Amino acid sequence: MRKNSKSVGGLFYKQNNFTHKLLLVLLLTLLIMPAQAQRVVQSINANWLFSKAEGQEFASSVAPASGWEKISLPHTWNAADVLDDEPGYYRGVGWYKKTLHIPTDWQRRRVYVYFEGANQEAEVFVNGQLAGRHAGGYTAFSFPISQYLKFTGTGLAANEVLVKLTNRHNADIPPLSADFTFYGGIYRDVYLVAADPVHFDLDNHASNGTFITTPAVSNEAAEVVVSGALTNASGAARKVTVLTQLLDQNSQVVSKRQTSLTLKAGEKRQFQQKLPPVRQPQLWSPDKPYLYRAVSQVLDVKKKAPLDEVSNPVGLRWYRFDATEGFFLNGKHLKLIGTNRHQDFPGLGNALPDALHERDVELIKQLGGNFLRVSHYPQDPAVLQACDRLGILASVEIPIVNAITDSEAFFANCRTMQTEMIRQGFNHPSVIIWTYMNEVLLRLPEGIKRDNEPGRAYLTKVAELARQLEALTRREDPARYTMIVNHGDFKLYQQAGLPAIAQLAGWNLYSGWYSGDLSGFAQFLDMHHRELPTKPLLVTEYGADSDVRLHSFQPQRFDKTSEYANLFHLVYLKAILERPFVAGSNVWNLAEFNSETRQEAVPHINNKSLLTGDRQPKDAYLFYQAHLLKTPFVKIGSRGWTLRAGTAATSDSLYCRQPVEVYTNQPAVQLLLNGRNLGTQPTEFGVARFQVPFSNGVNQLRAQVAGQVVSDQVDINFQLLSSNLASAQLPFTELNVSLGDERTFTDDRLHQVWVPEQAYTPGSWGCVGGKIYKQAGNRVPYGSDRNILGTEYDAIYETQRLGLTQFRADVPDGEYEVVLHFAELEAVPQGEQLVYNLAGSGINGNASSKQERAFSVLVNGQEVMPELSAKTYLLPLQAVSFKVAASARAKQGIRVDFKAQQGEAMLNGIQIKRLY
Ligand code: GCB
Ligand code: CA
Repeated sequence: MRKNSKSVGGLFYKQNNFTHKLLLVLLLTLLIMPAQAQRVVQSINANWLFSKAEGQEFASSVAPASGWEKISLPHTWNAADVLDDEPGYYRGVGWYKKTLHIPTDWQRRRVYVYFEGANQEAEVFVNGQLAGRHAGGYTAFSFPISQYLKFTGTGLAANEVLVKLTNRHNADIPPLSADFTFYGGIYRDVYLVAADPVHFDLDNHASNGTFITTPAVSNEAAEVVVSGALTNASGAARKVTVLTQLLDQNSQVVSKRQTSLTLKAGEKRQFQQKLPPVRQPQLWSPDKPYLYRAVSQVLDVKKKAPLDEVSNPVGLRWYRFDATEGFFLNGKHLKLIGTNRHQDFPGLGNALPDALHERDVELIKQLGGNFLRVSHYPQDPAVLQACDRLGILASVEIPIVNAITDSEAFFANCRTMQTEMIRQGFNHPSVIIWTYMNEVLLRLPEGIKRDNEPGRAYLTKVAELARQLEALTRREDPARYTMIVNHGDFKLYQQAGLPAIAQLAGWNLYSGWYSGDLSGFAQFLDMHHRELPTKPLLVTEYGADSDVRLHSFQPQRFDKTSEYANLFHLVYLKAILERPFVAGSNVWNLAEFNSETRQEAVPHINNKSLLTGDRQPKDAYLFYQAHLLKTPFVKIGSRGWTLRAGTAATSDSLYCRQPVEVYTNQPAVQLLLNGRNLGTQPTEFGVARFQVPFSNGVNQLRAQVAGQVVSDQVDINFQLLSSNLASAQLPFTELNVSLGDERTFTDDRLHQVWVPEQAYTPGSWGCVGGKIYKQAGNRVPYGSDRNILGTEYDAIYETQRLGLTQFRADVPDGEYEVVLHFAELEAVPQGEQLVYNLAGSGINGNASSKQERAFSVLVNGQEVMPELSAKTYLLPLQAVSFKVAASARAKQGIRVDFKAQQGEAMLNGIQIKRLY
């Protein structure tokens, strides 16, 4: 059952938007029916007890006697352990319990407990008796519990509900592996439902028992059909009427149908109501997401009283995909553009309040997007509700990711999930596609190769599962499209026959990221169109990592800078827009999300996204706004990069030129720096580019367009370094250098900027000797991509200079503090092969154990560290830093010497700060 089915007529009680919903309830109650509550639906999120039963087996467990803590739902037990330096997170049993206070007059009602989602295997007990089991962490489930309830005395009776849950790995339940975190817990809302014995079916895969279709819609007329089942759980035959009224936004009834039925005692009966056509319907579209609502009631014929009621949103639209021309909505061409979305949020894991789910859909709307791939699993009902309201078209999928298990149990769980997803999401007009596999051939099981016998058998099995799910989906919902989403191995998916099975082909393409170069993207699209000319195509994923702290003026593949990601999106969006046969595309991903097994610049986080974890825009978000928004738009890029540093152009100049991009849908942009006109630049594909001469301190940038319809302003704090460190015009204050690095790193929290290394030149600073470290066999252009332990500044420690003999800074005489940063990157244990390694080799691996090193460090000739080695402080992948005092005397500046005793010396970062 979806929340929107409960807000009319029934009593709706949910803490966060209580008054809003209540007003709606009251209003509608007055308008359409006598004031009488039939179905009661109330959330029961507060006052639960939780106990983690570490070490307990799911099969043989008994509820823990102790260790209960007070929590409220939504809840996950993995909010913290997915971020720490310990590999892995708790995947085992957890228990929840709560006392329910049940009104004694519910004795006459049919009571259900309803879970929007709990990851991933659940057993629910009521007063010690098993009420039901559910497998799968992303779909809703509900169980009848009347027969287990105790009704003692009058008023409220205490009853206990106990839930045993596990998020252990289970080879029979998808997902088996994936690039996201499988948080355990009851992480969505839980409800109690109490209905009259005569009610719309409550035993149909947690759907609301009614299904809306719109078999014929045009500008002139629309047909609406309501199908479903009615249950008579009472002991006597009942004569009832089903009345469905279609209401417009002014609550005017625009169509209605009444059906009379006689139900035997205990009978469940199907019904179907074809409503008289709606003339001149208001159509639903991204620009105008007009929603009608269909309110269906069961009325007792004798008493004329309503017994049960459900309400469903109705959007009147028609659509089609075409392999040559793309997508059409209501007869008009519409390029589908949007993002994917995961359901987590920093600090909360997957246990989000509805408002945060809704906010993400709003952020897609504000992007100018019209399309959401709800990946890789069905999400909170709030997501599709928001899509309906905001006019975002959606594809929803079950989490068959990377691989399948060849077992009947796995196949059955897939079928059940697909059925649950479809029946629970059926009445959302925003949904246009049901999807059921994501990159299912990414991880061929052990010993299986595409061209050996077991490999061929495995591909046959995968295709068999796809055919089962395809048939099921077409039977369940013939009006919507089906899709399988593949990774870029065209031949392999063709070999398995997958593109022929579903109606649409989704491709996740990362050319220029995991492998190949940026031009490979357009080549792939054209190849699909040539080889599969009748198969409509969507680019279901594309994106590049970007850590907003990292910037580069020479962006390179895999450097994780914003600038490389910007380039990536520019090339991809252009290719998408230029090709009418590309029906739609989804950026990977709307926001940064947790993937516990990931390492890289921000361990545990996948940051291929348009927004940061806390939903601040990256440049790429502004870039899409410039292309998609229809109202005048201008925004200065790098707006999160408001703390910059750089070296003055010459030893006597007082500025440093750096590029700034402005994103706009206007033809040209004028940029002003502290009120001074820097000129006007034409816009090329959404971007106007400037070279800005930044001076030390605050630089106010203002972008404006002709006619001043829009403008934008950003203050950038610039730390200008002189190339002559003894310069009186620019007195030296501090220097932070990331060795072995070509990027700058801005740390907003500490208000520090780290600049890339450079070679020493007299009067200035830099290193002497050595070379940039690059992890062997890895695609990173320099440095390592391993998780560095004991720091949040992984990017600084992941890069280093090897074999250097000296670092010098010709600072003026005075008292200084020097901090030296090290991490052993070479003599380290081999990293795991991670599942998202799309190129199939090298990531995090191959760091063979190198010969051990030992070296000493001297500052201004004084030995400060006699031996840095694995025996002292250099533990594998462990961040370690030393702060030492240093005086600069007799114009000698600061000299740090490295003396190798064994192997090569190295340095990852250095900070020099003038005290006085
Ligand atoms: C993919 C997967 C997605 C990953 C993404 C990535 O192709 O479908 O789950 O997160 O690539 O970032 O590697
Ligand atoms: Ca470094």
